[in-house]
Amino acid sequence: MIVALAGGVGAARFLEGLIRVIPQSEITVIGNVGDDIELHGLHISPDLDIVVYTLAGLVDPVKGWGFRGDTFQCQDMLHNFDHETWFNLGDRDLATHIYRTEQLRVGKRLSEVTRGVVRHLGVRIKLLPATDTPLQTYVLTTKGYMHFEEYMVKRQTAPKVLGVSFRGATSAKPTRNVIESIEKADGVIIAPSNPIVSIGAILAVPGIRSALQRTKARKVGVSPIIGGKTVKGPAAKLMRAVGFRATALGVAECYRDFLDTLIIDRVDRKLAPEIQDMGIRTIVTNTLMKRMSDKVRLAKIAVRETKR
Ligand code: FO1
Repeated sequence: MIVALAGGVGAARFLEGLIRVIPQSEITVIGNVGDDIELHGLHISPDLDIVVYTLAGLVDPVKGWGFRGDTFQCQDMLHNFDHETWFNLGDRDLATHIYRTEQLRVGKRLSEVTRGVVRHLGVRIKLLPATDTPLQTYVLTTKGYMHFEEYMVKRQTAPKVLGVSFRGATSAKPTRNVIESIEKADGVIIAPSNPIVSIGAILAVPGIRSALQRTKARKVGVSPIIGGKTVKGPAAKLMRAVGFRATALGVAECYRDFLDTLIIDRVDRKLAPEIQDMGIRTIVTNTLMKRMSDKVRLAKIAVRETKR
């Protein structure tokens, strides 16, 4: 079994490659729930949905989230009712959130509901939310604390960031099977996701980081930072804000207590010796995932590294 820790769009694109390298039944994904947010009375799990929609072949390929070809008529009506509509929820996407919210309301755990979403959309990987207990990522800015999605989508990452915190983390419990799957994994892959808010929110769940340190599986990361920038999202900005270098070196620093191999981009090859000095084997290759062949090639390298 390969276990992958995953955030949103970058991770989902990598996983599209991974399912073409190993069977879906041999993949367990531990997903980020720190971006979960309640809007219009509905429980939205953006990162879990991005992974499922992408692997189902249904995601909007340009945005990387939501359904391809979705319409926004409900959103337009909500706007008429003076509802806040800064988070764009498509009509078909809303069906997922209605299903999830209803199931949670009758007492099901998020992991059970997620299993339903995965199955109904024809995906066969195991997707485990890092925790079933509430955990939300908040960003401390010069304008005060705000939910990560408010910082990213509503405010377009404009406010200056002073720190990041994970509300609910100290009392959060890892979802059943999360620790066991890491302990028994044949390999663990840290997908190219934001190390501070996406992977950071997974690692903030008590027990997950120590399971990664303890497991005999080889742990392979893919740097989401290429040439000091992220392909998508505010990872570089947030890394700097919390005191890391916004480079592949900074990514290595985030994971140095458990990582065996870090895959970095060719443009960052000069950083390889310093990462190796941290005791992390470094693979230099093209990490930009434009075509399916790029995703498959990157996934093959990551899987090969877990078997070393
Ligand atoms: N990202 C945006 O930039 N704008 C949006 O309006 C937006 C809506 C949205 C709805 C459902 C969903 O599953 C994801 C959505 N995202 C949107 C993506 C999301 O904000 C982030 O990319 C992730 O949370 C970070 O991984």
